Amino acid sequence: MTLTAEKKHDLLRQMYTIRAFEEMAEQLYTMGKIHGTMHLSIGMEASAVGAVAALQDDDFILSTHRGHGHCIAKNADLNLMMAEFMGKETGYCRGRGGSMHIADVDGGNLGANGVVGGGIPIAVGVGLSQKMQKTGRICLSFFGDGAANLGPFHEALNMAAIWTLPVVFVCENNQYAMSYSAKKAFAIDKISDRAAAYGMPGETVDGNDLMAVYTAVRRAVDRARDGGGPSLIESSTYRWRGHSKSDANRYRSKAEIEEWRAKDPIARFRQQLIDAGELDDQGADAIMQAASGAIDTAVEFADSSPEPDLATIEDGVYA
Ligand SMILES: Cc1ncc(C[n+]2csc(CCOP(=O)(O)OP(=O)(O)O)c2C)c(N)n1
Repeated sequence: MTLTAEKKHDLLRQMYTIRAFEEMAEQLYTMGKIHGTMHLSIGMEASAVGAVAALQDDDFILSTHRGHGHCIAKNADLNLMMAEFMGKETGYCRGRGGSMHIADVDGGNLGANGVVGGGIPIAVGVGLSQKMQKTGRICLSFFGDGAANLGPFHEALNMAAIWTLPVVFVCENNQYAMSYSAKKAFAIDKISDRAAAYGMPGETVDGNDLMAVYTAVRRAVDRARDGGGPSLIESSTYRWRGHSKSDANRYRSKAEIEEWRAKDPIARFRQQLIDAGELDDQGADAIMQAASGAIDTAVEFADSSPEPDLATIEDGVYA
């Protein structure tokens, strides 16, 4: 379960990349280069990167409307991702999907989903197909605290459990579903306690501690791969930004946001590596600069990519 220093450097790079990607996306949105809305996961980077680090490259993930971090953790091509954001023909979904609907099937990312909780039952189908085909692959399903209060969550967990499917459910509890606090939406302290109702292991971890997320998800992944069936991991974290670009952020205090900003998962992991003698400040700065350089390259690629041809507007429309 231990990770090499080299792998940890790569995980730090991924976290810096997610932060730089989303800060850039925010700027491009303000400049009018990205349309619609988008949901940023700034502050939640350890949850995405720690969880995906527990998978093998050929395992699958299903993501959510707040999925930029998941895509990058699954090693998405940043150029194609940025082009998708800007609605360009070269994007992952030819500019049709935008921020909320990126899929990279070859990379094992079976798709982000704008329907809250929509990916959870799909993960059961993926898990069933992997079990029937005996591929040994795992499907990891990301969803939010709000999604854990929807019917499909309960149905999916029950089916995954009775069929002993190789699925890991990762609930990213960022404390709010839009403006509604998880404290008010749940009569239990830990969402992971719900696992007991379906006969699977459940665990709540500090979602801002990359190694804690990795260790818990890795345990669940190993169990699933060994035929032990699904698990539910609650990754407790926080989004620094509003729910989406149209959120005035009036339902929580500045003090609360500041308290969580002080728990920055990137600074924390960086310091852990430095304290362990696995990296120094100079090396960490170089990793951060390489990450932001890759984002600049992605913007250049997307900027110089063509818009989709209007004549192709109905391509991919099936109903
Ligand atoms: C089925 C469904 N209901 C409502 C919405 C509107 N909606 C979009 S995001 C959101 C909140 C989701 O909260 P959560 O699952 O905690 O994820 P988070 O936004 O915190 O990442 C809602 C209600 C939707 N997209 N789909």
